[in-house]
Parts: sequence; structure tokens; C-alpha cells
Amino acid sequence: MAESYFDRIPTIRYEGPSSENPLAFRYYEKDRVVLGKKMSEQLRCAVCYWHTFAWNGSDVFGAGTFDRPWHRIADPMESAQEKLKAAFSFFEKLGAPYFTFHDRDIAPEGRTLAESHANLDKIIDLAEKEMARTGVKLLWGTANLFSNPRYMSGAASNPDPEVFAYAASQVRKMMDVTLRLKGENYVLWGGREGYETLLNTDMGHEGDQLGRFFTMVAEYKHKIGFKGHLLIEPKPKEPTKHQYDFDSATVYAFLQRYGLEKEFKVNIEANHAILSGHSFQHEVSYALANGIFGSLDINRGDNLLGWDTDQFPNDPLETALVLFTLMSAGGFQTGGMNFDAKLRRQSIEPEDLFHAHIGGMDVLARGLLIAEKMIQDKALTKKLEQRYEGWNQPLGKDILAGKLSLAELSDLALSKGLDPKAKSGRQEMLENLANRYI
Ligand SMILES: [Mn+2]
Repeated sequence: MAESYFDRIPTIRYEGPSSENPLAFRYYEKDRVVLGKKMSEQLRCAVCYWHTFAWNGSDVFGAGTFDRPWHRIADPMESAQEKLKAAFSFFEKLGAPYFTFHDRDIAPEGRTLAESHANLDKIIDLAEKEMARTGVKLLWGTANLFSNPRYMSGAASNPDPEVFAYAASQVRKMMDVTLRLKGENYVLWGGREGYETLLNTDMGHEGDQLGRFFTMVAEYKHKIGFKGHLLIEPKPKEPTKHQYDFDSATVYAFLQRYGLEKEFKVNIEANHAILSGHSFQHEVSYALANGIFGSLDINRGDNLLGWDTDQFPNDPLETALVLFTLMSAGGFQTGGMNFDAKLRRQSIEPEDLFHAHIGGMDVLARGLLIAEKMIQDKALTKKLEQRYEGWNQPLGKDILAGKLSLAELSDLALSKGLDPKAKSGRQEMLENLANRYI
């Protein structure tokens, strides 16, 4: 290619909220210190390879709409090299500190498993050089255990143990690659781990298979000395009717059943949270409360559509409330904000990829600044603490310390003639208060 795909796009810079330049940040100011760290270090934004460089804009009704030059190259390895060059030029111009990928996004599947591994090694040699050249880091790696028809009945939960073994080889390889590239986490998304009908599914058996797979992954992590977190990404409904990793609570129960709750955390996606019937903030709060919060796939769904639309985030209040929850708990450790988000099919030009990511990073930055005000003012936190203040009094403390039995509490309620009065939850007042920070 004589001209690179993103040549006409300038390096994106911070110009402040009054800027009218659509190819500039209005809030994302990477070195600005927010809550004790640089904005770039608090948000840890990552660009995903699959939607942004591998997907061609196709949907179930029609062909790809994006005319990406690397998709026109017939030789799959040459195409992968051009895609890699374009991807790193995108990361550099955008100024995103991290990226994420599946094995099959970055290098093509070969005729055999061994050839697939060899293809991956060749492209990873080049990726390693690009990472050194640009300073862009790997937030996490993962293996695609869902696209190839061999996985149509699941990977680890497949009725055929040979498919399980094939998946094990892919995951082992990608864990090695993630370690080599100093990736900060390793992700497992259930993909096709789930079922359509119990007429052909032994749910208990498939659970044991999945538990065994995760156990092997945890053992291998320790064997190779990978220090990052292992993350499971909950998702309901799609692609199978019943997905085993439905939501954070389901994942946590599963991990506890197989004694893996200290080995895995969750990678929570905004759109998946909505599809499971929760809010994004609920899923984040649940994971934090149970010590399994890991990382975020940042995107949004559509209120009118019941599937995974994976749109770029654009709601400052929703983002601020999630960041308020996360930052109040100390923020990310090894996780970050991965844009698992894709353009609409009609957004066909190179600059549309920039508009999408600039908007996403700006809404996160704005949300972070709002969350900072909420945390510093303490008004919301104080109201919450006041609501539970009874638990700091002797009765509440004794209950939680296990000093009173059910019968003793009953005797106490009767002897003191307890008659607790209902207190307002003040929801509307609190909603008004939250809106004042915007
Ligand atoms: Mn999604």
C-alpha cells in the first residue's frame, strides 16, 4: 500500500471542552491528575482488534461494508501483516495506551493446529516489535473458541473431548503469547459454552468439563509464572439460549463450586450486563463486593434492541456512576477500559473509527471528572453512610459479630417493645443530587 489507511488522520490531541474540532479530545487529557493518578493510568483505555480491524462490517443480512485495504489482500499472512501495521498506526494516532486481541484476530488459522500456532508466532514477532516501537501495551490476550464450526457445540463444554483438547491447545498457546507480550491479564469468554436444548445436553457433565478446563488454566498460569489476572467474561443469551457464564453472580457461584474463586476475576461488559437484566453499575458493584472485580469491556447497548449491539459508550451519567463506584473502591488494579465496541455498518470511513474512539475516551474522561467531584464532595457517600448508621450502634454491631441468636434477638425485640419507624429512601432527591454533578 503506497498510502497507509490512516495517513490523512492527524495525531489526536487534547483541545479542551470548547474545541469544535471533531478529531480532538475535549475531556481526555492523559497527564491530568485525577484522584491521585494520571487520567491515562486511571482509565487504562484499550482498543480491541476484532471489531476495529478484523470485522469487515458484515451482518447476517449482508456483506461487509468497510473497505479496509488489508481485507483485499488475498494471502492471509500478508493481510495480517498489513492489518498489524494499520492497527499500530491507529493506536499511535489515537494515543490509546493498550490493545486487546484474540489469536484469530491477529493471525489467520492454518490448515492444521500446528500451522495456526506457527502463523501466530510469526505475527507475534512483528507485534512485539511494534509494541516496543510505539510503547503500546497489551491489556489482555484471549483465544477465539467460538468462530470455527468445530466449536458449534462448545469448546470446554463440548460433548467431544477431542474438541476440549483442541481448545486447550489454543488457550495454552495464547497464554504463552500473552506472557511473552507482557499482557496484564488473560481473558476467557464463554463463547459457545452453553446450550440450546436439554434434549441433547447433560448440564451437570458440561459444568464439570468447564470446571476442569478453568482448573487447568489456573494451574498453567502458575506453572509459567504469569502474574496477571485470569478473567472470565459474563454474558447471557447470546450465542446460545442458556450461557453458562450468565452474569457475575452466576460466574462467582460456578467458581466457588470448583474452588476457583481466588483464581479468577470477571471482565464485565456494559452491554452484557444489560442483556442479563442488570445495570452495568450493578454488575460492577457485585464484583467489587465479592472480591472478583477485574476489568471492563466498555460499550453500550440500545434500549430498544434485545441483542448485543456493542455500540461505543456515550452516556456521561451512566459512565460517571460506574466510575464513582469503581474509583470509590480504589480503581483498577490490572484491568482497564477495553472498547469492545463496533461502528455502525454505515460508518465506513477511516475517520469514523477515530470519531468512535475519541467519543468513547472523552465520555470516560468526563465520567471520571464527574466521579472525582462526587468522591471529593462526599455528599452521596455521606447520605449512604447515614442510611446504615444503625449498624455502627451496639445492636447492629452485635448482630453482625454473631453475638445474638435468632431467639435472643426475638426476646430483645419483645422485651424492648421495638417498633421501628419507616424512613424515606429519598431516591428522587439522590437522583437530583447525582445530576447536579454533570
Ligand atoms: Mn458485547
